[in-house]
Amino acid sequence: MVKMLLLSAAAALPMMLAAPASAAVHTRVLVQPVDAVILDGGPGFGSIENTYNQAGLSATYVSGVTPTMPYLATTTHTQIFACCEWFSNNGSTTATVSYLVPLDRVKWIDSFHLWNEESSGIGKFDLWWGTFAGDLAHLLLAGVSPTDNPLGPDYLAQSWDIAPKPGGWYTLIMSECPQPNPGSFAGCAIGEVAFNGPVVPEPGTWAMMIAGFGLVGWAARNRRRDLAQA
Ligand SMILES: [Ca+2]
Ligand SMILES: [Ca+2]
Repeated sequence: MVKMLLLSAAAALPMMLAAPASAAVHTRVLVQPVDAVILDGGPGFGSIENTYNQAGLSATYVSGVTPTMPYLATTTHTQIFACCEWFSNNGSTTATVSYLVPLDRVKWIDSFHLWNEESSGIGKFDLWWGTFAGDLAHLLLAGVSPTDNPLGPDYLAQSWDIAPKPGGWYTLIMSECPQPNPGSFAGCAIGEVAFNGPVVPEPGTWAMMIAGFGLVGWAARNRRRDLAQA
């Protein structure tokens, strides 16, 4: 009877523990920048805060909490400029903005999301990581041409995987602005940016995982001993 209990405990524990543990380890969540500095093409028009404070998104998220999917697949950005977007100076074909991204509750940042403003947008961009605004310490993305979103419908985000990096300053160097469709204003424009990473398990989850592994090991040892005695 004791052996049966131990065997069933050994069999059930991994399943019981796998669900919360793997969900915590693998859940990917959105991370919102907390500051931005315009290094080129500014001051421009509108507020740079409106490119990272969720202004204009059809649904809000909680930084470090809201799972990336299905949020990204369904959340659009409004085409309205006044509330929600930023344009670089009139006549500029380039612009550079650094975003301060905290690690928040994620292990690292490993993807970048852009809602590319539909009328001027960004022709091409590079993304860099560094420890201060404008620090080009590591190149993460080079020569990316985001989608030229059409006028009319609100627009969705695009995502790019990047090498995992800690919190810090992520610098977006924009060029070849505006995009051609319709390209009515000579400048670069941003609807919204966001970042993404895997969640760090909570201390309670770690404790549960460690306790779980200990119990499984204890049950396995007892199982071996029982089998040896049988
Ligand atoms: Ca926005
Ligand atoms: Ca467009």
